[in-house]
Amino acid sequence: MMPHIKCRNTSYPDKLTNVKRMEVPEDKVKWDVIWSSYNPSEFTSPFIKGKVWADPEIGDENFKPCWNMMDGNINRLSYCGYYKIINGYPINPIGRTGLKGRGLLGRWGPNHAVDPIVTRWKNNNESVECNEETGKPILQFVAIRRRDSGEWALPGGMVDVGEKVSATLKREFLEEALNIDEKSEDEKLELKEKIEKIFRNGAQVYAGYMDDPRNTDNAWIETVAVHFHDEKNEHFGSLALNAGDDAESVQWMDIDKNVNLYASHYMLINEVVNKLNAHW
Ligand code: RP5
Ligand code: MG
Ligand code: MG
Repeated sequence: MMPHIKCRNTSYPDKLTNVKRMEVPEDKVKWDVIWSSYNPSEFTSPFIKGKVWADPEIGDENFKPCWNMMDGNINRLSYCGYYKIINGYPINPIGRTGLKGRGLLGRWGPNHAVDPIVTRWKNNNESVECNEETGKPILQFVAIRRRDSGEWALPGGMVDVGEKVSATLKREFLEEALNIDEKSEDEKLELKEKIEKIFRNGAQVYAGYMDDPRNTDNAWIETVAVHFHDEKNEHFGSLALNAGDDAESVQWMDIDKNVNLYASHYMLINEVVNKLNAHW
């Protein structure tokens, strides 16, 4: 079960405003717990208004969203199942967040993202390094440092309208971990070919709600996390990591249970650790 912690009892992560969430205690998260004085403030960032990737306001006469289904090319389905619509507003399926509106998120309801989890074994003089205490091999993953919060994270991003999840995984990795936008045309082709090969055999490890600090009562992130593992470091060794787009740095990060990551990326990393029986 995905936690619901980082989108609760915090200031809203918007640099330009000082939006506070109403405090929501653990026992009042669920909507079916009656809380008649629940009256959070409403915030939709002016930054997203009018953006091509963002919805118009609820009530706008040109906005006729089809909730809980594919709305043309826009995916308004939730991995959590059917979500409620109250007074025209979609309701966060996990519970209260202490803030109405859609904050920094473009879509009302689910905002679909992907997270590529790219891993290899930590290598020390040609052999895999094991942790002294657990005796288990140490796994590394490609981590980026987010420009918005400064936290380390998976190099994930939003699925564009009409885009396939498999394409978003490659595009976000190319943008954030390999800085493809700043490369020459020849380099772009070469990088795309390499990623095409590496990302051929992925294993989905999660599809569902993401405990993102930007979530609100009416808008939230859902992600599909796909694992790409290079057992013998045959492919990734030749990839020069280079941060780009919304990443300010990138690195192969050693994994253990103390990894401190954005949103609930910790849980996604834990999934692949269990799968490969790696050190934690
Ligand atoms: C997280 O935000 C997702 O898991 C994904 O990593 C990311 C998508 O948002 P942007 O990186 O595009 O801001 O919730
Ligand atoms: Mg991105
Ligand atoms: Mg991103």
